[in-house]
Amino acid sequence: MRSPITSLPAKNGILFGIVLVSALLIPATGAFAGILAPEAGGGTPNAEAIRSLYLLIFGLGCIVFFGVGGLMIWTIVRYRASKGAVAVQVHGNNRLEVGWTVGAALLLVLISVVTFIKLDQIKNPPNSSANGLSTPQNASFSSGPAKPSLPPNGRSLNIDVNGQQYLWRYTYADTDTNNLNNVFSYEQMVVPTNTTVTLSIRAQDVQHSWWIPELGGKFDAVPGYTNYTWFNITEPGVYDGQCAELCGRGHATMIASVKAVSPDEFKLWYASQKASIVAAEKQAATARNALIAKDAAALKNAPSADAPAAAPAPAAAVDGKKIFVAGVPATGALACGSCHALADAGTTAAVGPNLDTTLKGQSAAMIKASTLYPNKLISKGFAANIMPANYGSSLTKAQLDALVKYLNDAVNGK
Ligand code: HEC
Ligand SMILES: [Cu+2]
Repeated sequence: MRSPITSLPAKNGILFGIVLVSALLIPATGAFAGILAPEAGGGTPNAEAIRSLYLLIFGLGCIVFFGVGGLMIWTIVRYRASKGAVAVQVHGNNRLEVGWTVGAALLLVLISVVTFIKLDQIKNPPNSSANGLSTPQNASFSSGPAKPSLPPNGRSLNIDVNGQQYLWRYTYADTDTNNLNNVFSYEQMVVPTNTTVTLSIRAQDVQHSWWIPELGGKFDAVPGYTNYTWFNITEPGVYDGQCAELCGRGHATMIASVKAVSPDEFKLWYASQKASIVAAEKQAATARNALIAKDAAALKNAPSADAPAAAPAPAAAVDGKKIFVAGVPATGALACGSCHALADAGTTAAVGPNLDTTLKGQSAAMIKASTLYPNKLISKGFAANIMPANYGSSLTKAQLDALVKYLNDAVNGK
């Protein structure tokens, strides 16, 4: 006899279980939308084909299950015998055995044929309708060996779907090859109806999975690899989905949705999206320039002690004209221009000869010799020992060469 003490908690346990399961199921009805068959919506043919193929196989499975199970139960009941009865020994029935072998084979043939027919609708996108939109396929939205399936006429609206912890970014292909100026959006993808939209699915960081149940199956988003899928929605509406690959702490919040609007509405959305991106970029550029200017000003005004040690100035090319006009005070090389007139340097002094006239036709070697040894050859009308004879030591070789080259160029042309 069962004691009331043990039977009571057992009954309560069953009751508790029923209440718990129902409580869990009530808020989750949405999550069970696809529990019997895959969802399909918006009129996209790939999802429809997946669903109808699934239903056909499921239906055949039910017929087999209930047929075989029912026959078995009927047989058990119909031919039951009392205890101790001796069973009739039956060996083989050719008709029956051939029948169920051929029947099963025919079922499999039927399923394969229908699958291959449906596979075409699932894998290969159709052309957009007459009022649908399209952009030329932008080849830059791909990586890895897989190739996208394109509509027969090759034209579709291509969108790059990029999974990132924890959101989806959609970049709309356009006609130029610069991907930095493309229209993009996050979380909600807006698409035109009656248009074949091809998706290049990628991931930024870890693996994610693109899944909008009503628009077809799941597609893995893998870093460094591109997966492709497509849809062609005929009914405007919002189709919700969710990242279907556990990708980290924020996985549950990584939702996605596709909003299908008429092609004209889509064009409006696209234009306004582009305009606000351009405006935001301008604003960012202005802010960036202001920061750069502020930084530069701060650096300029910074006390030198705070400034990073100045790197040694790169050996600047020696400026012959500068030496002519200003000399090299540090080494006591007097400025040539303080005694000589030279049109190119703008000097007019007349202590020494006007170099524009006296150097005309002279070779660089002679100019150099006259500069180094002014007293060897005294110019007519001028006195010796006025021009300094120290240029051989007060100018470096490079300075002297630059100076001579400058004079030769200035007077005798380049
Ligand atoms: C303090 C004045 C003075 C300075 C500075 C001076 N010179 Fe002279 N320079 C003269 C005088 C005076 C003469 C003419 C007498 C002579 O030939 O020594 C002369 C002559 C020359 C001549 C010869 C001109 C000819 O008729 O062929 C050259 C070339 C020359 N100077 C180049 C230079 C150059 C280059 C420098 C600078 C590196 C320079 N001088 C600096 C005063 C000066
Ligand atoms: Cu994810």
